Amino acid sequence: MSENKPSANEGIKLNSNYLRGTIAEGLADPSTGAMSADDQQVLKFHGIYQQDDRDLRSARRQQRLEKAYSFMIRIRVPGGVATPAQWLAVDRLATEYANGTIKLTTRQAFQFHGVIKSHLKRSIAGINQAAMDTIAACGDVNRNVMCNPNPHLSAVHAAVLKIAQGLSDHLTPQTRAYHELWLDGGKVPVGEEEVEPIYGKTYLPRKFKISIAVPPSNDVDIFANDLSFVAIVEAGKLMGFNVAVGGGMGMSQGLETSFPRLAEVIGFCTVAQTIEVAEQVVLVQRDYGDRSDRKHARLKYTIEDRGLEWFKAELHSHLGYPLEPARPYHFESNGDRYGWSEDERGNFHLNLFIQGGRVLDTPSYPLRSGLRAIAQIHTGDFRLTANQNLIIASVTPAQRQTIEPVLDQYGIKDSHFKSALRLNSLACVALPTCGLALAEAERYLPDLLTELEETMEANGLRHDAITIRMSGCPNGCARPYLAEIGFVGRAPGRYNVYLGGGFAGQRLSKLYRESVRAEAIKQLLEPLIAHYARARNVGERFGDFCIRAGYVAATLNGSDFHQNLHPEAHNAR
Ligand code: SRM
Ligand code: SF4
Repeated sequence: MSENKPSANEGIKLNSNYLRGTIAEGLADPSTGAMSADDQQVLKFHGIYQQDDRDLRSARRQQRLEKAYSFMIRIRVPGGVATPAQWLAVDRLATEYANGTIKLTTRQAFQFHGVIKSHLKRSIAGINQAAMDTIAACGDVNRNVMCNPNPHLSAVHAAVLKIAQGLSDHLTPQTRAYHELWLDGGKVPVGEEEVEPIYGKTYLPRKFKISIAVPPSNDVDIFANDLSFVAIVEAGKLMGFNVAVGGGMGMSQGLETSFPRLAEVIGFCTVAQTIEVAEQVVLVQRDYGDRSDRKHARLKYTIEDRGLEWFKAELHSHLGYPLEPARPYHFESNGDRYGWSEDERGNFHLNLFIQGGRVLDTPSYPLRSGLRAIAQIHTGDFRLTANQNLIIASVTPAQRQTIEPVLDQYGIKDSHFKSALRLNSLACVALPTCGLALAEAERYLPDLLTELEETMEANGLRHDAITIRMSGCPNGCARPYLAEIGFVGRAPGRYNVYLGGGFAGQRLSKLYRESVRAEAIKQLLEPLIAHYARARNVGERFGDFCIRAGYVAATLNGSDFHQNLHPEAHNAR
């Protein structure tokens, strides 16, 4: 652990009595819609963020009113699988307590926005009644465990999903605070000491993220996670996993010591070793992660500072055995495969594009009502993808006959979104709820895509998939540094433009132009897209082309991300 003074959050965790803080008192205080600053930090461990409607800030300031406080609630969905009953419960709670929308996140979770303080307890109780929870959806602990939702490789997928759920259970905090605060569970008897066997009283230095991929799909973006497992399947059998560590996207504006970093593969473990490996990786980070500087506290910095070889040696000594050498694997893409498909058992799965992951009704697209109608008759399950999309999964041939007319009735089809560019897009929430947003993302990307679709169409690229992602600030919640085209909010209406990410999420992008005005983006990208249409090699991806044509240099990893534009970038065009 660092010798420096621990950050304020360390004290808050230590003094929170295993994540209770003064939340109960804060909830009972009717004089404000907010919670105390310390409790806001503790609430995160319960999956709850205090926010305010930023669209209303200045009007309320003028009227001398308190900010329009409300809360975001994140529901954990390990592996992204929810039953129709759970979908219906989430849908109902969105109307009763939230802003009438359901957000599907980039980590296969549900989010509610706009829940006021007096509705928090009832919301969490409703979530609990649907056999879901929000504990550890946020906070300095292991977050929602992601897992490739592909239902086609049924046996392997079922096994991998079970492991994802097992990892999630194993790494869930043990404190009884959650039950006590939200579900009226009994208090810990006086004199009985609670224990957090894995985390201890101060939990982890920072958030921790795990994903599992089943190649050739890298839809969970393993390289953006602290710890990932890559399924190694031989002759249809799950042999075990390659283990990758040290990925992350977040960085801070202007702080060159912060950067996105790709996870690196360090070896192979058997299925039976998976949970032990995960726990020991968590323990190394718990004990060596930086607890003084939260901008430098993720596992990626522990590894960057001490070296990958040090990390491997430490992990092997914790485990008492070395990981086996990594096995070959290959990723083809990090996107979703849309439309109906059939699996080896003759069941059908429909992967739907959900723009910005936002499930809501508009006059021209009553998506939320349509999905509710489907959930009422569906007997399979729903799978949330890490690309903010939804799979209506395990539909029997007979059921397909009843579901298809419902889809038609509500106009739910991917051709509603006309281009491959849009189908490969991601935008984080940003304004108006995210307190950290510097620019729009979810509300703006659809319009920018409409402009860029004209350029794609004019160059005959309508059906060409290019990954394009927008985040409202450098934290990178839409994983923009792994996209072929990435936009990162700098200020209202201004974006840094990144190019050259790998189509399978295997390579970081590089800064191409800084602080570009939103209105100038189309003009900036037009010549590159035209050049790509004219000069690409057969099968060459846009991100690869941007590097070959000299628009940007390839980023190696980590701190190299901030190195300047390729010296020849200007001559190349
Ligand atoms: Fe994120 C903070 C939304 C996935 C990196 N993220 C936030 C907060 C909670 C803002 C805050 O701290 O006040 C955002 C809430 C906005 C809102 O109004 O809902 C927020 N993050 C999201 C979601 C909802 C984006 C989306 O549109 O889908 C995603 C929820 C995932 C989930 O279900 O758990 C989301 N966030 C990510 C990802 C992608 C991933 O995990 O694959 C990343 C990049 C990967 C990584 O962690 O490095 C990400 N979020 C961050 C960071 C930067 C962390 C860092 O290491 O520097 C922050 C800021 C922080 O933690 O201080 C952040
Ligand atoms: Fe908010 Fe920034 Fe994350 Fe977007 S990238 S949701 S603006 S923290």
